[in-house]
Amino acid sequence: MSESYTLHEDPISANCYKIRLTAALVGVPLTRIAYDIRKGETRTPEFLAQVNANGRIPVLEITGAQGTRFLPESNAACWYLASGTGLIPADRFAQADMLRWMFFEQYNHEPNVATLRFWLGYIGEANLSEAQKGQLAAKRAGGDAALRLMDEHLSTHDWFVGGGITLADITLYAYTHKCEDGGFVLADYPAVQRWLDRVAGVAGYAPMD
Ligand SMILES: N[C@@H](CCC(=O)N[C@@H](CS)C(=O)NCC(=O)O)C(=O)O
Repeated sequence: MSESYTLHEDPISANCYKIRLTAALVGVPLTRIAYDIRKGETRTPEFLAQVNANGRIPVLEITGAQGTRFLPESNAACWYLASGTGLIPADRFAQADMLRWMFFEQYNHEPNVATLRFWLGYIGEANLSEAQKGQLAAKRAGGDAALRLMDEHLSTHDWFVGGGITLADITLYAYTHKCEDGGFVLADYPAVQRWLDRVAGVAGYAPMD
């Protein structure tokens, strides 16, 4: 039995876009169910009980021979969809190196670059709590450090791992290509800019809506 996939998402979230881009590149159709995170729609008792006890999107719902299962965490969902395709290198070291960049994305990049985008681009600085305002400088420094590290790597490599696009590129692309929404300046990172164009030029690329 073949599988079908439903993405529980908020269209403004680039964590959700990572999964849509992966699905587009591997040619898998996705049904989409939208939630508004700004209205707390992922925190309802129903969502917590049925979709993700962690109260967050994205969640990939997979229906197949094993019944219906829910897979939270964007990078896990990308891995699931890309399993067995060229988006995951076969070589053991390259595969682990790809995971290295995906963990970097979740620990060093997303908590700074994505959070500033959400706070400044969607909530608005004037509406932030005092605790959030107190974190702005550290998040700016952390995001710039992550972008600088990427820029250094990409100044001598076309892709994060090996000779073509992998999940490392897709997962890092998602929030990087929207980083100016959070006040980061892409012109400061010329190798990153060239890589963004490279990703957008891959066959099957789907833009974020
Ligand atoms: N590590 C998770 C992060 C998920 C996450 O932070 N989701 C945000 C939107 S990007 C969310 O659902 N926020 C709503 C909330 O926390 O209530 C992933 O990569 O999927």
